[in-house]
Parts: sequence; C-alpha cells; structure tokens
Amino acid sequence: MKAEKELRQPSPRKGWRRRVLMAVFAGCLAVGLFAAAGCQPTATEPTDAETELADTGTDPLAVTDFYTMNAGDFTNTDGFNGRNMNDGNRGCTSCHSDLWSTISGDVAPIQHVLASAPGYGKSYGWTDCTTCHTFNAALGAPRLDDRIHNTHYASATFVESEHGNCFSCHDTDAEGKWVMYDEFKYTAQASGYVDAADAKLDNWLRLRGRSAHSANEVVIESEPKIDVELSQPVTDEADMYVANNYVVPELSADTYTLSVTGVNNERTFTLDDLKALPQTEMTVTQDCFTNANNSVLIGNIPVKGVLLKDLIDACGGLKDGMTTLSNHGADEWGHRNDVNFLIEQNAIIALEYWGHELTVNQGYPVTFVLPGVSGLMWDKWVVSMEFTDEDPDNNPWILYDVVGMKRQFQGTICAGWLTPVKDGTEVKVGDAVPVNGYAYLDNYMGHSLSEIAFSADYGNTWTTVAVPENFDQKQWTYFEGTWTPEEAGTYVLQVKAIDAAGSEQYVPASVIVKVTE
Ligand SMILES: Nc1nc2c(c(=O)[nH]1)N[C@H]1C(S)=C(S)[C@@H](COP(=O)(O)O)O[C@H]1N2
Ligand SMILES: [Mo]
Repeated sequence: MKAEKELRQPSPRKGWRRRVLMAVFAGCLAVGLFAAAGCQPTATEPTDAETELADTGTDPLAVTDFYTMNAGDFTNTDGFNGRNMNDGNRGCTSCHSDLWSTISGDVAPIQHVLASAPGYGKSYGWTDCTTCHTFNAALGAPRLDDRIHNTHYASATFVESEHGNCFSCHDTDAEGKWVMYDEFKYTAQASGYVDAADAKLDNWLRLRGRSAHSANEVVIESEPKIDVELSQPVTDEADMYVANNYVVPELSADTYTLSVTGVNNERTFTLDDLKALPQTEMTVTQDCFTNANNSVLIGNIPVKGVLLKDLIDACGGLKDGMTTLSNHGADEWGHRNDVNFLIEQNAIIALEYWGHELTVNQGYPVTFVLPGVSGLMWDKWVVSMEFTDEDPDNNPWILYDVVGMKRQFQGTICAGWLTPVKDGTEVKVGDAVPVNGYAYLDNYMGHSLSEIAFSADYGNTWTTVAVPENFDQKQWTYFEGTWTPEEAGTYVLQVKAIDAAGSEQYVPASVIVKVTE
C-alpha cells in the first residue's frame, strides 16, 4: 500500500507559549471581536500572536515587492503587463507558494476539514478556501475576509517589505466592484476590455503597433487546436484528497460492529461477517461537494464491498414501510436518504479501496459509498444503519440539484487542468503541448456529463468534445492529448463541464500558458 499523504495532525508541535497565544487568538477569531476583553491589543504594535501568525506560519514566503513591477505569468512587456498589471506581485500564490503550507502550519487555528496536501502536482489557491469560508453559517468555516485583511495589514512583511495593499489581492471590475485578482486575471476584463474577442479591438490594437490581440498580450484564439482522447482512468492513490469534518475515530477490527435496524432480522455485523457477504467491485468517482473549479478534491477509486441491496437481503429484507436510511459514523457525521434512491445509485458498503483495506482516513474499516453523489454523503467509519419510516423528502441533507449550484458547491459540476498544472508554464510555438484533465458531474436527478468544452478566447467560442454514450457516468471523464499553439504570446486556456440536462460549470477552469518563439 502506498504511504498516506502528508496529513494535518491536530497535535500541537510548538512550545506552550505559542499554544496559549494561538488559543487566545483562535478565541478572538471565533467571536470575531478584537475589542473583546482580554483580546484587546495593549499597544499600537501588533501583539506577539498576530506577528507570529502573520509573518511566520510554515510557508516559506516568496519575496515580492509591489513597487517592483513584474509581469508574472503574463508576457513580459514594458507596457500594459510590465508597468501596469503587476501579476508577479498579486494574488495569494505570488507570496504563498501553496496555501496548503499556509493552512497546515500554525496559521490554522483549528483543524481544517481539508486534511491532505494537494495531489496531482497542483497547489491550493484562494478558491479552495472560499468554498468553505463563505458559508457564513453554522455548517461551515468562519468568515475569513476581515481576518485575512487584519493579518495582512498587521504584517510588517506585507506592509513594509512587500509594499502590499488592496491591489495585492484584489482588482476592480468594469462596474467598479471589488473582485479577487486570482479569479479576475483569467477574465476578458483583465485584458483591458470587456469583450477581448471583438474583431474591431484586434484591429485597433494592431493599428497601434501591438503584436497581440489584447492589451495584456493575451492571444485570443477561437477554436484552439486541442486534440484529446477521452477515458476513465483510476486515480493514483497518492493524488487522492482527504476530508475529515470532525475528530478522526480509530476503530479496531477486533471490536468494530455495524448494527442494522429496521430490517426483518436486525443484525450486528462484525467485520468478518461483512467480509463473508457477497462482494462487489466497481470503480467510482468521489468528489468533495466543495471542490473548487480546477481543483483536486476528486479522484476515481476502485471500490470493493457489499452492495446495500445485498446487505438488506442478508437481513431478511426491509421491515414494511421503511423508506429512509440513516447512517451514523463513529465521529457523528452521517446522512439520511431515500432507500430506493440509494439502491438505484448502487450504494455499496466499502471494505476496500485500491485493492487494500481502507486506511483510517478513508474510513477504516467501513465507508458507505454513494456513487454519483458528492463525497460528503460517503459516510466514513459507519457504525450503524437505521432504516426508518421517516418521510424521505424531509431530508435535512437534501440532494442539491446541480442546476444553479452556488459557486461554493462547484464540486457537483466541475472540470480541472492537470497538465499544464500551473500558471505560467512555458512552451514553444508549433509544439504539440501535452494537455490533460478531468470533467465530472454528479450523476442523479437526470444529470449526466455530455460534453467537455475548451476555449482560448475567454469563452467567446467553445470547442466541444462529446462524452461517449458508453461511458460510466459515475466515474470522471479524463481528457488527454495535445494543444498546438500557432502564435507566440500568453494564452488563457479554459475548460468546462457541460450537463446533458442543460446546465454547465459556470466558472470555467483556467490555466495561463506562455508560448515563446
Ligand atoms: N464519518 C465521516 N464521513 C465523512 C466525512 C467525515 O468528516 N466523517 N467527510 C465527508 C466528506 S465532506 C468527504 S468529501 C469525504 C472524503 O472522503 P476521503 O477523505 O476518503 O477522500 O468523506 C465524507 N465522509
Ligand atoms: Mo466534502
């Protein structure tokens, strides 16, 4: 079995003083009041806790300086990009090489749900934080906007050495609204015009001696020469994410039991009892509900275990009138769902992933796998399953319809670039540049992935590839092939997932590629 990836350990690693400071600071964060008694700074200097939080963490900060214009991932011209855009000094990852190092250091006041370093060679960015940190509700992370502003403006590194300011992290759009630079840089507006693909604009710029089609030298290419094959490969286990909402329980095979009630013969299964039931194998994609567009909280897993239908049979069938299944995990996470829906989706009580017993983080010894539905409903460490006559529609964990998903729940309809994996990748003009990535759509309520679409003109035109009818909709669809750029310059390549039922991923996944002669 492969070693598990780097995981966040909740155990403190620093001295007592730091822990006390952290606890005080975390308490302040929790109530959101710096003026609360005991939290009020006693001097105009930042407190020790604030300075430590803002200036250290464990992330080796990249040295940036807002005063030193830097074209960053865009073509280095001494015009729009070099003198005005300043991409190299803007956005989270211009200073924090990977927000995973930031949150997995002491900067995280409590254990994060996201418990693994990003797989696939990617890094976590701003959108990986906002998926949870904009819930503003009990089920979710606290609001972070004020806190992030405070920690940056209390940091001598940010303010004094790096000359950081509002525009380090933000931009303003054509309506004058504040937006996040990290997202804005992929939009047509960042090019200096609202519609970068307008042919008149191309001419206007050329008449002024510009080589490219937009003010920021991004090449606007309709129908890019992207040539890809589609497949449904299994994910390398080392790339798979871990999400633990509560405290991880350590269950032992010797004492583990699964109690099943609401069936004709109520039973308490040991792990050996479960292994003795008929075993089924399937490959199925797990995505976190909060997977940000272009992110890594997704993977295609070979699963082995007992189908829900076979478990019910082994218990002599459901008692009359039972409509709903409530799962309970040993950590108190769990869900209630319509039994017929679960059976239709091929729900399976998993004992193995990737041909081995589950690891603790995968839910050892037993995870309830719900194919076609976001990972939050794949209850890990399941210790009891109760069939009841509750109204299955009165479900606090409603299945969201993927049409009109909030951006926080992009995971239900999502695509991402795995190659090129990072912005600013440099390639040569005329070369067949390797591209690959995934598209995925939660497969229920009639939704299925019909097409994957690519654009290199800020979404003005899309080149679509149809997903073959015989593909398994409960697995991701992987695209792999080449893109051949015919002109030097910077490109913003975009990909999005399209739903047969008419919806689509509305924030496409983008990657910036520099093409040189
Ligand atoms: N018991 C339990 N099950 C759980 C969770 C949890 O915190 N506790 N997290 C859920 C979420 S939000 C996701 S995305 C998946 C993550 O599974 P993984 O860590 O095996 O990738 O487990 C789900 N099942
Ligand atoms: Mo999740």
